[in-house]
Parts: sequence; C-alpha cells; structure tokens
Amino acid sequence: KKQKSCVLWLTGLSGSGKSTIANLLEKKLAEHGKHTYLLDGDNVRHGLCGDLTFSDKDRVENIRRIGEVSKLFVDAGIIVLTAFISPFKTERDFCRNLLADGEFVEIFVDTPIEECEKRDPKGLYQKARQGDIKDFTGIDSPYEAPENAEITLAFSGQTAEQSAEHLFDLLKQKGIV
Ligand code: GGZ
Repeated sequence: KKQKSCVLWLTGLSGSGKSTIANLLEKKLAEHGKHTYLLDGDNVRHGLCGDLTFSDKDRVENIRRIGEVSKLFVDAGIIVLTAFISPFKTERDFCRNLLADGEFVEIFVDTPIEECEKRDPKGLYQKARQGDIKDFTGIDSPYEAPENAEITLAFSGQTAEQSAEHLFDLLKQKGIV
C-alpha cells in the first residue's frame, strides 16, 4: 500500500529539541518502512537558504522556501520532517495552505525558554544576552506560539527519546503515519 505523504512541521525555540526529536522520529519511521526526508538548518540554511540572515524579512523567505520544497517532496510521495524555529504564525499558515487538508501537521515543541536557555548547547543564548548576537528568537526577536497545532509536546523533563516515542505514538493514533 502506498504510504500517505505529509509534512511533519516542528516549530519551537532554539534549543527546544526540534532537530533531535525529528532525527529520532525519522529513525522510527524508517524502521516502519516509511520513506522520509528531514529538512533542518544543517541542510537548508547552508545551501538553499545560504543567502538569508535572521532578520524578520529573511526568516519569512526562509520559511516560504522550506514550505515550497516540502510541497515538492510531498508530491513525490515522501514524509517530510522539518525542524525550523518558524517563529511567525502567518508563514506557518502559508506553508499549511500550500498543502491539501491533513497534509500539514504542525507540531509545537513547547519547551519553555528557561529550559532552552539552560541547555544552550551552542552558547547562543549567552551571546544573545550579551548582545553579541542580535535578533535572537525569544530574546530580541519574537516567537509566536502556535494556537492550533495538531500536536503540542509539552515539556516536563522528558528525554528527546521519550518525546520522539510519544510523538510517534500520537502520529499512529491519529492515522497520520
Ligand atoms: C535564532 C539563530 C539565530 C538567531 C543563529 N535567532 O539552535 P540552533 O542555532 O541550531 O537553531 C537556530 C537556528 C535557527 O534557524 P531557523 O532556520 O530554524 O530559523 S527561522 O525558522 O526563524 O528562520 C540557532 C541558529 O539558527 N541561529 N542565529 N538570531 N536562531
């Protein structure tokens, strides 16, 4: 049976765990025979979007391109996972509207900024606090939390592995994968 293709769109702050969870989820999907592709900063911000900064205008363009590329992958029958902050509601809805009903699954990785800042794996929050990085999401650039995400992963101390497992179960329950 042909697999249902869709976009699993993870949104959340820097350090919220989006990429880690998406990578773990992708492994589980592969184990279940699903054909997937993961888009994240590592393969997009250096190439397709290598000309873009973190200004509001460039973030809008970043998300627009990722939405359009995701649509192409969905046309090719693939389950796309995306892991970008995608801070603006308007652009997330733009991406949703590129796709058919049910094909865009918004997943809010709802890790509070205090936890993200505590993790600070790349030291970016510290730099942002010191003013060495400008327009940092959650510090001096906005994050508009989703109001109607299909799935919200509330943080209460879980490991990324536990979150990915939970997410996989929810996606199965809802008949999305
Ligand atoms: C937010 C920034 C910034 C600024 C560099 N603001 O934790 P990371 O490092 O690995 O993930 C963040 C990533 C965000 O890129 P996105 O393409 O996801 O952003 S958006 O959807 O808003 O276009 C962070 C790093 O890039 N980074 N500068 N100023 N994150």
